[in-house]
Amino acid sequence: MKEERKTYCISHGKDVDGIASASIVKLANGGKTFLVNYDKIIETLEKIPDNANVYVCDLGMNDSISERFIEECNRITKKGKFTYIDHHILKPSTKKKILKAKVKLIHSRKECAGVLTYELLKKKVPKEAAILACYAAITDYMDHQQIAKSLISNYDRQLVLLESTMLAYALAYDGAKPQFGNKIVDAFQELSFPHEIKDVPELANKQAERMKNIMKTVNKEAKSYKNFACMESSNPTIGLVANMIIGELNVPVAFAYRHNTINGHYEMSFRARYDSKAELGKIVARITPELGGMGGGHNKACGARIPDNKLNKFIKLFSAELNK
Ligand SMILES: [Mn+2]
Repeated sequence: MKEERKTYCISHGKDVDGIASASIVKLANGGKTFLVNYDKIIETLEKIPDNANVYVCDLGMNDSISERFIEECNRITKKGKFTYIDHHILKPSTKKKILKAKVKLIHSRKECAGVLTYELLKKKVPKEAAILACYAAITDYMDHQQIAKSLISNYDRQLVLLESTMLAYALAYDGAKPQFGNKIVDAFQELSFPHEIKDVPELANKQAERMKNIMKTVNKEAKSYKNFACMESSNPTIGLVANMIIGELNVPVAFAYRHNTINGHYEMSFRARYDSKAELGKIVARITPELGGMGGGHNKACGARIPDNKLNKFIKLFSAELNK
């Protein structure tokens, strides 16, 4: 039976996982794609008509938006359909409310959003679309998970590593602008590989060059503390800077922060080495609210935002929590 409702997909626009999820939804249902960051979820949902087939992918829920998100779920499920696909931490109380709002919830911490989306929609997409889920898993560090591993094993491993990294680097170079992300989603409708998409190889190359330069500055500028190191960076992808601090300074945990002069905040990105036991998402979620900021995420990768006059206080609290 033909789907009568128009599909609207709101997905995370900052990374390959969100873009791959959106591409799979569009391959299955057509419709309109919105690539957003966390701050635009609600205003984008509000623009969607009642009688719509809505997908929200790779956008974790937090307390600052969950109530309004659930309101939108309730509005849309009265006449339309709402599918929420995610792999970030979901509070049991929020989960209950989402299910009560008649949302089709596909939530697992075990696989990335791209893999979850592919699993849900694989009967409706060409089998070549599985490679999009592989790109998502690799760039989200979820490629050792059960389904992801099996999907990746159907391809030449080096090809999927090359293509996914090229795409992640190209996105990283210009800070993942929605326009560029939409171009990728369109190219994936034709089942293009990242190396065939206009500007992708060139931007990836520039990012590689930038990474080489960051490695040099990290050694000079990062400050070491007990079991972690950190530094300020003007790079748009501070997550990659954090990764490099870990490697270059041989520390289990690192973070990088970028000054946002418009709102007077530091945007922060945290990473832990694969063998670290640190629960970064929990630590950051615990200490940022008392500094007038916010943050959270996964154990080994998370983000935060704090007022710029609270940096020293943050470092003190972070060190205390990490070394508890
Ligand atoms: Mn993800």
